[in-house]
Amino acid sequence: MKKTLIALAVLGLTAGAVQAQEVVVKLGHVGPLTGNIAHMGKDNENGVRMAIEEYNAKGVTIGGKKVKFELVGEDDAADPKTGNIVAQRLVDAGVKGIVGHLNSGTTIPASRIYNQAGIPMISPSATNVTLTQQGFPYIFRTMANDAQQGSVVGKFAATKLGKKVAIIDDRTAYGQGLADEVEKGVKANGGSVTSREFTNNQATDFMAILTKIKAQNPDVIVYSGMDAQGGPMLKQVKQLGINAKFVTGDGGCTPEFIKLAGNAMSDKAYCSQAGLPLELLADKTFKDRFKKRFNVDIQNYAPYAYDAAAALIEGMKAAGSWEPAKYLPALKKVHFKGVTGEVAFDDKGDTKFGAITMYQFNAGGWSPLK
Ligand code: ABU
Repeated sequence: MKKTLIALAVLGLTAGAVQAQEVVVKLGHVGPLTGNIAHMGKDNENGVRMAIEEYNAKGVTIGGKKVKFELVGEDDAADPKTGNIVAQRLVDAGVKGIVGHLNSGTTIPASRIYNQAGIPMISPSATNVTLTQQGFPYIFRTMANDAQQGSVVGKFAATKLGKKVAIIDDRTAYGQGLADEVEKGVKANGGSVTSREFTNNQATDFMAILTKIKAQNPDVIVYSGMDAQGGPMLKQVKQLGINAKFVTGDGGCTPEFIKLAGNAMSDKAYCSQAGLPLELLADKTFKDRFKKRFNVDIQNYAPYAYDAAAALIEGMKAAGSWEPAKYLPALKKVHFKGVTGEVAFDDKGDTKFGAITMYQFNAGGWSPLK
């Protein structure tokens, strides 16, 4: 220690000056932190926070410089207009990469802003197919898309649950896009769609839609939207005495859905997720580490948010630079073992290793089906 201090004194440096050589690199996260799906936005943000904390704790050197990552968080309230405003704010704040947004309806318009600014954006949860079909080189995602998810859900509904399927969506980019893919999947597997109904992502009363659906006596109701509507909707399905099985997509595949649906939950409730069950993630300790750090259970996409942040950092490390234009080519080529499994992107920015899992309600929770 004494020798080190003498050496620093000889060089004319103080310990503080040495610390000052550490470069702070800002990473953005954006999602809904207020409103009826704030629990999901916080889930994603915590995934990013955990990645940053763990990389900082291990220590990262990029291009010979010690780097400390700093999280800059923004709330888009799941609203596309707010999404664009906070996207510009993140660009102006000088972030070097962004994880988000959560919703396809906010991510797709904001992706244009990031792409024009030349800042990589990786969504851990926006599944609408369009996101990565815009020809934007700076845009990526870490989970499977709704073409993959819709085809699995449609096939599952028509081949395992019953041929007559009613579909409801929330008219968001995600809800409507997934519903379209489910419809294709149902029809491709010999099923028929008895009706397409819609609501919105602030609704709480679904009685009129469900009464109409009840008269058609479907075997299955598929709800394509978020848990804030899906949970109460299933409650109202029970109240109306509808006998159909109920399937919701990844926006409803959460512990929160179960809480909201309450005593309407039964083995007739199913959900899909654009990812692997937590028990099958490459990092078997992630679930418990997350709970220990934040004292809450994972909702759904926190591990994919962790890996999105990790991909940005791994791209910077490989390029030896945190400057977006310099590390973008390396980000396109990353291939590493993340907490979810292998992480790499195809030429459009979609994950190369997407998985879809179907779950059934069982013993108080969503239980993966083989
Ligand atoms: N993928 C489910 C919820 C997020 C979205 O795509 O809007």
